[in-house]
Amino acid sequence: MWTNRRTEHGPFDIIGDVHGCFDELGELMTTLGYSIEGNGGGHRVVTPEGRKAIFLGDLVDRGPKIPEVLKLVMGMVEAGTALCVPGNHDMKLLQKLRGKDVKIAHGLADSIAQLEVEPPEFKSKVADFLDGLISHYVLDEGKLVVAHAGMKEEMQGRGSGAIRSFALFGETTGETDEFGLPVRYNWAADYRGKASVVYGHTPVGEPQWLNRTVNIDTGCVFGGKLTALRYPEKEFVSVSAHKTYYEPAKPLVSAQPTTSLSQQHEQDDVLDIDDVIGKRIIETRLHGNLTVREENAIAALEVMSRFATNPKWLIYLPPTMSPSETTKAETHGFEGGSDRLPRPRCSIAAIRGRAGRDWRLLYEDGQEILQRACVRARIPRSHSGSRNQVRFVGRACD
Ligand SMILES: [Mn+2]
Repeated sequence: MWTNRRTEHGPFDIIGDVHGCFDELGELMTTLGYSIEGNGGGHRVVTPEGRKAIFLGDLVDRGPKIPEVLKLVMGMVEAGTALCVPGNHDMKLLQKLRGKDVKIAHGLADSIAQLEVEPPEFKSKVADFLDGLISHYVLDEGKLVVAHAGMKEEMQGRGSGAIRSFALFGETTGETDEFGLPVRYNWAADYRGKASVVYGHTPVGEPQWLNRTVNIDTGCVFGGKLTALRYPEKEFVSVSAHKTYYEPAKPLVSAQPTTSLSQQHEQDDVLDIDDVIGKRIIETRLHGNLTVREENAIAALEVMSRFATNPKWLIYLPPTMSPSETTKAETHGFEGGSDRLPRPRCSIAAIRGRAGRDWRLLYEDGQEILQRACVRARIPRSHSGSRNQVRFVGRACD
């Protein structure tokens, strides 16, 4: 398959939607250690030792220096120092360059106007370049996937019209939001794949990992930032936009109430039933694959839902530990109806130890009780000043 670049291990500098922001791109690449010489006719880019750039598409439209960006990226791809996947804007421009009748909207007019003054040979070179772009790449032994709008696990490394369409546009739910924009299906929330998927397409205020996926389009052309992800370092490097080149249809940072929790933490607070029911095969480091039969999973879930934390955070449950008796209380909330909950209630206090993974269960009066389970937990940033005091009040003991 054309998408297969498993033998390329990087290191990579993966760059989000550029949209003609050449000056910011130059700045970002300089920060990343690239040096760019010359302009106009061509750029000579010297890459830092062994590294390779990956462009996530949407090089064109809306921004001020679209031909410059194309020249730089095309030159690097030709020289073998960069890979590039196509974005929906690039494909729309390609259709236009091929003489198709396309609607001139969403900044395409900027690309047309700026390419107008370029020689015809350049325009046909651009068209050939865009035509040759592969929907997505699977890199580093399958550990890294890059695509403009993302890539579901079952589509990775394969090719079809549907896969190409997902790579360019993602999926929409068929609804539109209050800004008249299509509501996008949040594939990343359902992603359970092993490969890290790095993508762009929908501008976000800050890049955030969610289930091994990350959107690094931080809306430079809309006055945000141009962001790169260094891989395998998984380090974000951004430069601010010099100005707002194009007014966004909706504000960059969503108007939803902001919490101190990361996207991942927020999602992890809710258990997805599909992750725990049915026959499960769990890969373990020490015991190979373990199969959990469906009936056992149901029984375990029943117990866990009453007495434990999200199973996702349980890394070890001692086999001799029997669950405490089921409460007769009709309400299962922590507070309401608590008279009939098993007592005394306790909290789990975090004791920092080996790799932060030592946990002990403490009664609220501080008395230590049997260690019942090891849990792995993320400490919310807001608590970082008092890590040892973070407590998860539960009713796991009696
Ligand atoms: Mn896009």
